[in-house]
Amino acid sequence: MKKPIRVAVTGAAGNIGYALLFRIASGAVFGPDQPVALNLIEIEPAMKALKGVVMELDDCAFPLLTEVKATCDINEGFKDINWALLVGSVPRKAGMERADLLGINGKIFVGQGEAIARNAAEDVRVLVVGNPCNTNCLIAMHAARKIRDIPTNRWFAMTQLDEARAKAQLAQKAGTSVNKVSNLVIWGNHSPTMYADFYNAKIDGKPVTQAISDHEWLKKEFLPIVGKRGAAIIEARGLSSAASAAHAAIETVRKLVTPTVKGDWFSVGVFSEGDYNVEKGLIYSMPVRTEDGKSWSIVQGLEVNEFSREKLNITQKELMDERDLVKGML
Ligand code: NAX
Repeated sequence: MKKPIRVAVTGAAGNIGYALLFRIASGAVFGPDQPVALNLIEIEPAMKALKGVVMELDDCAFPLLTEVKATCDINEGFKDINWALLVGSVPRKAGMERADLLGINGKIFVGQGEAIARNAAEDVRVLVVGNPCNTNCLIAMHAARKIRDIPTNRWFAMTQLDEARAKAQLAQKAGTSVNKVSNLVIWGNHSPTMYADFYNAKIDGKPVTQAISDHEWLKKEFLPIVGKRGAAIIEARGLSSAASAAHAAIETVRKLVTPTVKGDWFSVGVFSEGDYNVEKGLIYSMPVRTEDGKSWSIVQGLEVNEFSREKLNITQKELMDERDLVKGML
């Protein structure tokens, strides 16, 4: 039997956690012959609910699930883990400014970054889902670095949900199925400023701008629909996206550990080294590929026209502003 991959999930008793854990345990991320162990992390008040989740995991009798730990001690929670999925964070409440939210969550991600550095396995990789996920990831990465050198290429922020939302909208507009849509990059921040790059995307191997002749729709309607999709779901469901967000987290990790289809790429927030003239040192969503499911690289040479450049700059500016707001924590 293979050695289990140990995965920590924070916010494990929350909405996304509930939609996520069962699928990790069933093999949806690491494959049908890879055992997994789960370290579930919550805050004290949610431990009772987490106990219920653990009971349900037991009751699934997943053959691949070798162990479940539930804890509110982050050092114990991040012990020996190979993957950390940082989902838990404090939601924005009425009257709360962006700076307040960054301040509250920033402190959580400092503590978690440090605890990961102290306790995680040598090969640990971290995906931040909790918002604002790009900047939370930056904070955790910096905090960890003060303790141990976990390379910058092991830190990720989730923009797979934006990618999936964009692909679904393009497929619907073109009257085709979503599996025909490829090469979609989400650039920048996971926020309404993200840029779903329809110029480089393809439908059935053809540029989207050929497959969809209504360019005004692409420029003026498609982008806001994708950018505000989270709010539209809250409006319709009365709750924020959970199943689709959990699926996006699964897809992000799966895509990082599985060789990417030839000619395609996927989007994930990564540490910017200056590719595509993006400010160095931000966690910025880029087009990424992996050949072996271990190391990854940024896809080079995509055309960034004037329209796209303006969009890349807008989302970059927002990330630079967020970084300024938390500079005391970096
Ligand atoms: P919930 O409020 O349902 O669950 C969050 C859970 O986190 C709660 O159980 C809470 O007790 C726990 N928590 C809070 N602070 C914690 C800490 N310090 N350590 C461990 N656990 C802690 O939210 P949910 O709907 O599950 O969303 C979780 C996060 O995902 C939110 O920040 C949300 O904004 C973010 N999202 C990110 C998305 C993305 O694409 N990157 C999309 C979906 C989602 O909006």
